Amino acid sequence: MFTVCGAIAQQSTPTFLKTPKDKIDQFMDMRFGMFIHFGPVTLRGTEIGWSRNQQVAQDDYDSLYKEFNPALFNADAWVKAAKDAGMKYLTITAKHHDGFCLWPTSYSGYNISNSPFKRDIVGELAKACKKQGIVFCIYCTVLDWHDADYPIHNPNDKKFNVKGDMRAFVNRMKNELHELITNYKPTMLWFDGFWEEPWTKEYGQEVYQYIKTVDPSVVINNRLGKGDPTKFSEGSVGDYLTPEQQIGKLDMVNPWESCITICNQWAWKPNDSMKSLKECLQTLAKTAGGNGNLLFNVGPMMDGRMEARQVKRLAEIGSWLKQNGTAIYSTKGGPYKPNDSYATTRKGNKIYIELFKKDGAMLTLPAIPGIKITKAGWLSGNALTFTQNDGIKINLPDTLPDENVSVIELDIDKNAELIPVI
Ligand code: H79
Repeated sequence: MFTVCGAIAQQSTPTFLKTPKDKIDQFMDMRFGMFIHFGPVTLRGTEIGWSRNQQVAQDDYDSLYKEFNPALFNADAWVKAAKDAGMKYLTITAKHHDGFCLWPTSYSGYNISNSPFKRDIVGELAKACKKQGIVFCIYCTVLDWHDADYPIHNPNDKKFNVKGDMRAFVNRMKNELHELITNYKPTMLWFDGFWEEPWTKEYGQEVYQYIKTVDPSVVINNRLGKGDPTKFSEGSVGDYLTPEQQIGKLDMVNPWESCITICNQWAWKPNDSMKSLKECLQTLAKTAGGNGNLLFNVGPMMDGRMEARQVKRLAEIGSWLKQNGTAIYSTKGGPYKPNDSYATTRKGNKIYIELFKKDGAMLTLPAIPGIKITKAGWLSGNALTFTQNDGIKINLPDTLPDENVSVIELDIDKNAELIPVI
């Protein structure tokens, strides 16, 4: 930094490798993906992220893998469920906070090859995704309560009262990531667990740079760094923001992806309450309307199948997307901020209004300065009459064409993507 010779200065100032923008743009264009939380904890039906040492005693939890045998697991069936939902990508929890690896890693014995099931769940999913044209992605947390080198061994241990070796732990994590990237070629890596004290921004930067040397094109979420996952900040490392169990705010600058569960729990829970189709579709519309992606989570059962009612709900979402996907995929959010009545998306000279309910005979929208609507109609076909002298007023029929989310298409005389947010 303080050298006088330019050549040396260049050498000593390391360039921070970043994911190419076109890779992040391609990732954001997909808009809708499936999150899958799976592991031995399904034998107890409690949460994968925080039941070890809580609802399930540590010894019991750590022995579950010895009887983990999801004999009805069929990677093609999971990927088909995602595809039928209109999802474009899939993210599997290769390793969650409990430390169990769903792939036969050479760096820890606590992995699927030592369970009665033996088969490589991550590998089979990667292959099925490739076959069915779904983009494959991997979740991997930066904390591991099971690893002796990680200084914390349960979610309530804030005292660092167990010896650990973070250098050894981070080196092993890098080896595991090398295995995951080279064997399974994930398009995106979804990190988690950044909030625990042993993890630092510096480790995050080191691992980010390491991944870029293995495969520069991998998209990386922002939970490899520290700080609020819904904002880029001083501690940030990663390509996009990750609001959890909430829809992100409209943001035309910073890419984001909301992760939200189809039921309440991330991992399978018997008789968990499931979101209605209306709630699922409005969540997707508000996410796209805010210019973000939705990573929608399903937790398969201990026998390896997804619940039939969840697969059915996913197919219902897919059938809506078959009709209305033009208004979601590869669009930008806005120009209006999503609200309880509608969300909006845009592409080229079109604005799409995802309408949730009727608040009167007309849909009234604030004027968009400098633009003229040339045509309005349902995306499904029929024209709609409108006025645009004093704000935009679109006349609605007595009954909306879709009881959950009906889509209106507006043709305008300018590029809708250039309209500032209203
Ligand atoms: O894998 C799922 C959960 O098991 C895992 N994250 C999702 C994707 C998770 N593990 N622990 N937690 C969630 C609870 C931690 C919550 C908090 Fe936070 C961490 C509160 C504040 C920091 C998550 C990140 C919620 C807001 C920001």
